[in-house]
This record gives sequence, C-alpha cells and structure tokens, in this order.
Amino acid sequence: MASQFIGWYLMGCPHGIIRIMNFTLFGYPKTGKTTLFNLLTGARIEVKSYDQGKKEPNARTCPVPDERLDKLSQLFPEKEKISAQMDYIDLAGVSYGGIKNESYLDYLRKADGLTHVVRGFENIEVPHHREKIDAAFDIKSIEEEIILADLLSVENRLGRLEKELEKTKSPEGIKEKEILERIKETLEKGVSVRQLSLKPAEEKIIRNFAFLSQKPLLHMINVDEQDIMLIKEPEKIYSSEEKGTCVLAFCGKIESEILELEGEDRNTFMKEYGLEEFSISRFLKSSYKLMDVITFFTVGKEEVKSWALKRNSTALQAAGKIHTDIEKGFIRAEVIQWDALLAQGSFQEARKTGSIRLEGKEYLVQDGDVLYFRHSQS
Ligand SMILES: Nc1nc2c(ncn2[C@@H]2O[C@H](COP(=O)(O)OP(=O)(O)OP(=O)(O)O)[C@@H](O)[C@H]2O)c(=O)[nH]1
Ligand SMILES: [Mg+2]
Repeated sequence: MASQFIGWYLMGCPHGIIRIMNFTLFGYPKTGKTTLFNLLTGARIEVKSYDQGKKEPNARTCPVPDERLDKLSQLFPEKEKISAQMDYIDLAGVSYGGIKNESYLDYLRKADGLTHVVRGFENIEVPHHREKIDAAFDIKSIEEEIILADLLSVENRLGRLEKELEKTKSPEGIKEKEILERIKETLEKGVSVRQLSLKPAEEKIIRNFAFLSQKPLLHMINVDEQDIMLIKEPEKIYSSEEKGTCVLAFCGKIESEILELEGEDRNTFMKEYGLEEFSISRFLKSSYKLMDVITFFTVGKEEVKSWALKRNSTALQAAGKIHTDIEKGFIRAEVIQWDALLAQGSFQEARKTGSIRLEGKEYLVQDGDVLYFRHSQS
C-alpha cells in the first residue's frame, strides 16, 4: 500500500520551481532606485539628493505577498504560513554609457529580471545628468546600452573562438560560432536577444553569457507628483510592445509619504491621489508575467506554502522539485483551486463532495492550484 508524503524543500531549477527570483534595480543616477527599493521591501534606507562616494548595493529577500495564501492560511491557523520569496538588489546609479563597464555588468548578469528605474520627476535639488527630464529618452538609451553591452561580449567571444577554431575545428566550437554570429547580426540591427526564437539546445549554448537583452526588463518610471494620474497610463510616457519588456509608473515621493501613515489615513490619502494599489502589487504582477511564472500552493502537516513555478510545468516537475522522492514515487496529484478549497472549508469536505481532481504526471499546473502529491515511499 502506497504511503503518502509531502516534502517541503525549495530547490532551484531553470524549468520548474524557481527557488528565489532575483530582480535587480538599476538605472541612471538619482532616479529613485533606493526609494523604490524601500517601497518594495519595506526597508528604510536613507535617500539623498547628492552622492557621497561609492555606494554598495542594497539587498533584501522578501516574502511575496499573496492574498490567496493569507486566506488559505486562515483556513489552517495551526500551520505556519511560508511565502515564496523574491530577492531585490538596488544598485548605485550608472552614468550614461556606463552599463558596459564590467563591474556594473557583473551585477546585471546575475539578475533573473531587470528593473530599470527611470527619472520622471522634476526637482532642482536632485541633480540630473542631462539637460532635461525625459523618461522616454532614458528608456531608449538604456535599451541601446544593453544591446551594446551584449554585442561587445559576443564580439569578444567570437574573436577568441575564431582563434581556437583555427587550431582545432571542434563541432561544439563550430555550433557556438554559428549561434553567436546569428546573435551578433540581431544585436547589430538594434534588436534584443529575447526577440530571437532559439531552440533549447541553442539556449543551453548561450546560457553562460547571461545576455542582458534576453532578461525580462521592467521599466519603472518615477513620475512627478503633478503627474500622478500617469500611473494608470504609463503608455502615455512610453509604450513598448516588445515581449519580455513592460513599462510601469509610480510616484516614489507620494507613495513613501503614504506608507508613513497608519490605517484609515492611508486609505484616505490613497483615494485622494486616485491610487488603487501600491507599487509592490503592480511590480509583482508584472514581474511574474514577464518571468512567465505562476503560483501554486501546498498544505502540509505543519505549513501552508506558496511556490513560484514556471508556467507550463507539469505536476511531475513540480513534485520533483519539491523532493526527488515525490518525483520517483509519483502516483497522482490531488488538485483543487485555492478558492474552491476555501469554499469547501477543508480537504476532507472537498474530497467528500468530489471537488478534488486526481491528475497524472503530465498535468500542467495552473496558477492558484493547491496540490497534494500522492506518492509511494521508496
Ligand atoms: N520630487 C521627488 N523626489 C524624489 C522622488 N523619488 C525620489 N526622490 C528624491 O530623489 C533623491 C534620490 O532618491 P534615491 O531613491 O536615493 O535615488 P537613487 O536612484 O537611488 O539615487 P542613486 O542611487 O544615488 O543613483 C532623494 O532626495 C529622493 O527624496 C519623487 O518621486 N519625487
Ligand atoms: Mg540609490
């Protein structure tokens, strides 16, 4: 008789469960990166109008807030609530043309997703490195710099590879050269790597390059207090159709002030400014979408958990990433949407009413699924 078991281990994997996603905030100087970092993480790092020497990046790992997990957790008050997590890194400002510098590039290459914080606010006390504030210009300029940085790394590698191939014509070398030449051609046209449709084998060859123009890119425009209504229509400042990129707007100053308030005062001011949600909610929705990630939940003996999972992952992949024993002994996944479980009140009730489906290995996990893996123990 197969025994049932659920294990709770976070594991990193390019296809299945994402251990912790890393979004790195970067951009030109004095755009509000640290202000946004504070808004996203709840940190209270001091922000300054003027620079005082070299700055180290700020980093925080934070739980991803999810109302669905909160509600599930209320259903199981005796269990600990454990959220999926997100890593936020806040880099120092980079000068115009500075992205290609190796020290800055190193940080950006490590990111799963990039958040470009764009100056949209006017404030003569906060210096800006160009004559006027022009968010659309800065977005285009950053995108060009990213493409140039990728082009330089391709050209570098191609130079060395050609020398290697003169000595030995290895099949791997020839394959790598082919794909890099295709990428070079694309970048030279000003088109990002994410626009290329690459086969999994090709993706594997170029993975170590960690091309910046292949990463999800979220532009967050820090608008002026007077332009707060643009938060709902960022496309009026800059519109991007490119897959893998997205434009949002926020107002760092007003949101920071509102977050200082308590309870009802917060709601009153939110309404007054016409704000429906905080930046963190919009940021998370967009970053999950850009990363093509969904959330599923598990209810174990002691914990209720949310997990980040690549869209189109199978139940077997999800199980295997939680624990290899579950993958090996996978029998079936019991599946119910989070709100249906809430409506039923308990797993027992949901089983009795036939609200739980039994799914096999190939089932594609859906956003909001609560999964229970039946498996045999080895
Ligand atoms: N008026 C106004 N000022 C802002 C806004 N957001 C940030 N600031 C101010 O701009 C200055 C710089 O803010 P930071 O958040 O430190 O900007 P940063 O991009 O992290 O700066 P560096 O890391 O030095 O490049 C501070 O004085 C902030 O108070 C905003 O929305 N409106
Ligand atoms: Mg900063």
